[in-house]
Amino acid sequence: KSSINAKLSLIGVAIDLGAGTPGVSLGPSAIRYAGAIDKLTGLGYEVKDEGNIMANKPISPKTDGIKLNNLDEVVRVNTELCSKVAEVMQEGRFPLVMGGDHSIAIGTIAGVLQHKKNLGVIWFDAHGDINTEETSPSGNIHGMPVAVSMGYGHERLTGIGGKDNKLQTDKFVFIGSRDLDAGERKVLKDLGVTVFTMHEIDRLGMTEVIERAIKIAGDGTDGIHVSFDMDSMDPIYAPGTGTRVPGGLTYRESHLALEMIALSEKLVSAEFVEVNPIIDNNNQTAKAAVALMGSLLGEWLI
Ligand code: Z70
Ligand code: MN
Ligand code: MN
Ligand code: MN
Repeated sequence: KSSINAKLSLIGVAIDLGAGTPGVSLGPSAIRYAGAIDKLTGLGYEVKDEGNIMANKPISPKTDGIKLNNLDEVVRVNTELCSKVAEVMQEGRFPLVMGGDHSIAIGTIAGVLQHKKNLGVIWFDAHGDINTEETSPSGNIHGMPVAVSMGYGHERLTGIGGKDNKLQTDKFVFIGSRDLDAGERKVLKDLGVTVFTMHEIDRLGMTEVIERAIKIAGDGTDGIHVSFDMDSMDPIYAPGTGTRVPGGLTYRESHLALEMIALSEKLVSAEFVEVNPIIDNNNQTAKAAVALMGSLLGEWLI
């Protein structure tokens, strides 16, 4: 717990322009209604709600000759988010970002990298999110933030936060993967990124997987960023998300993982993304996100 500053800033990013399905722009509101501030305040944090960074829907999603959907607005929002995250950390506060689609990891990570040059990342997701314009089947930027944060992709995206300020591929770990595109499998292999798919989780158990993940992302780094896509969980527990993929993390596996990251005392920043209240069941997915925030920030630990 001691790696986490007692002062915490909650930053909403109301954007769905990086996703194929609309609705995750309402995620920050859903997470607030699910009791995020009470939860965090109850854990003893001094919480500042920084409000939402808002995306504006463009008249046309396409920029001339570019396959990336809504590029201009995704760049604008992530540039603003990068500045906000860096500013919050400059003030000595812990940035907790709520999405929004997963394209916002571009801005969050770029902001954290301003303060933590050698950052480890644990990325919970059913997907790889490591496409580029060349490999993407959809053109949706929420399928690309990992590539961008490692320095691959359109220069307007990789330029956010500085093009030399990027993640090291050997300090990055995926957990929960089960829907990787063919192009992504090749890139992951070529870059040598560690991927704990559902297969490894079933074989080794979450305790072993998360211990290995914390070693990779935490040893010899300036700290660990957690990027949690709600679709990493099984749709039974998180139905309110754009791309439901069966066979995901159980409620208990996901909490166990985040509790063990809390115990590692290496956490420096976090984000919870892809909460879509439009297709949810009584705000269940936002409630799950709030419960997970509790585990990541020290609830249940004595
Ligand atoms: C696919 C793509 C995706 C959700 C990321 C899917 C991307 N790999 N979907 N997160 N929910 O279009 O790149
Ligand atoms: Mn994702
Ligand atoms: Mn996903
Ligand atoms: Mn897919």
